[in-house]
Amino acid sequence: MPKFIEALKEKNPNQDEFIQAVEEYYESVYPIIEATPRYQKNKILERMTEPERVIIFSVPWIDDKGEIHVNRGYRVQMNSALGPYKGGLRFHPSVNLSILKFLAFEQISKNALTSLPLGGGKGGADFDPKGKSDLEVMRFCQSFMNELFRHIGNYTDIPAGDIGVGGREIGYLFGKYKRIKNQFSGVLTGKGINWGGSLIRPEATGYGLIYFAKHMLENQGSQLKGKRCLVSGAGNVAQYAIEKLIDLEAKVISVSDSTGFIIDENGFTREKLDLLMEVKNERREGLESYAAEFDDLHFQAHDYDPDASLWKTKADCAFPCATQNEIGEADAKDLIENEIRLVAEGSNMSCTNEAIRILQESGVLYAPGKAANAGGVAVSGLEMSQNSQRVGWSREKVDSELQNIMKHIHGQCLSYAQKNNKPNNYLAGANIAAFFKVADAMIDQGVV
Ligand code: NDP
Ligand code: 2IT
Repeated sequence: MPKFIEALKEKNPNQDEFIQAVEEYYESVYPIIEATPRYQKNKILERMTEPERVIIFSVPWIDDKGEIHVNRGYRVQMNSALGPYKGGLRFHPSVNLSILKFLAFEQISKNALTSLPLGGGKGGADFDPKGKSDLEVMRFCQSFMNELFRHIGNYTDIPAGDIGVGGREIGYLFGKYKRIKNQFSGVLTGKGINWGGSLIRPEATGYGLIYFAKHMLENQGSQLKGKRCLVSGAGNVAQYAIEKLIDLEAKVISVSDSTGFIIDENGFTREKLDLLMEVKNERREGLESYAAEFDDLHFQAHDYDPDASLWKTKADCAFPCATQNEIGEADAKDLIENEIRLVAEGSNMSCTNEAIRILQESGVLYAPGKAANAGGVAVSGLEMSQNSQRVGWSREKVDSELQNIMKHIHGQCLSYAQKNNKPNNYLAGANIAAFFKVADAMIDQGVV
């Protein structure tokens, strides 16, 4: 094991996800660091993997029955070489320091790839919004912001959404920040469209993912039209990935959530997607309720047969859009057996490092989340620009900027992969392209 990773493990015990993310990055960038004395001398990797600041705080709140609960809140301010800290907030019972550090670490590279002036951060809480009333969620968000407000600001740190944090939560968080600071500012992104949000922000991650995949296929002389596509997840990213795939005449044959999955051999239609959005976003129910509306759809609960998996289905392209490590070694082998051609990550770190290796060795086109799902934070960056200028751009303008950014990220991945003798290795290309930007900025700014 490389000395650097050994030391990292020692310094960060029990942070498996964080170590996983750094190991994946290290493999791409260590040849460059070894060949470049100033990156070694400046201890770039050591500094990049130590968060500039971590805030951990208690979030007490009262449920509708009057009972008191306490959750743990976090903000990991990872790196500000390129701009103020930027990254989402995740509310999920699994949230811990390791998960937020991996997300914040990946966010550094992702934000660098957008070419916008954004540093990297992430935060959240081990709070489960599931089954809570709107009032409970509001009280939780207000308590969370009662502490977080001290550490953020439109020139300091600009949080946004992630798993469990959508428009509703951003609204409550913004309202509380505005009241405490007596300031209406662009301190959060993903805001409502009539109070400072950007058009296309809700769609941006899913649309951007599919724009990216379209370039990957076009670069091989192929296209999305007619391709059988697997999508996992049923939240924000999955929904708009499905929408864009339908637009481009691909056939979407799966969807999943934390309760189970559905294989739909007839393919998603706009009408089905509308219903999925109603079930997930308005009724806030599980996929079983969605399947119940159709005679030909079968809902497969995860706990019914733990060996069943949507990745066992024959398809051309796979778009994991639920959570980290949702594609492991066995899943990668299943995908390859079924002749998958492309895997593009909507979720952050969808694939384990072993799964990535297996996919790449089999010649599958693989794109990491830090490149393929950067459309969300990119439009967050555009939301910040609109807020600063006190203007609101049209859908067409934002969508066209998003398309340009995704095309540019795709181009950077390919060219840095090529320059480093790893043709079509989007992971190496993304890591190396981002490394140069962040490392050089850190050196320019001195040891601070
Ligand atoms: P949502 O909360 O809207 O949706 C998440 C979906 O994934 C839900 O369907 C959820 O199931 C499912 N899910 C979450 N955790 C698990 C789990 N442990 N096991 C099984 N299923 C799970 O989040 P988003 O769509 O925003 O985020 C999805 C992924 O995309 C995350 O990895 C996030 O980091 C990443 N991402 C998000 C961006 C954004 O702009 N929102 C930007 C870039 C990346 P259920 O419905 O049952 O809760
Ligand atoms: O993982 C991500 O890039 C996000 N959750 C979006 C971050 C943002 O600031 O819009």
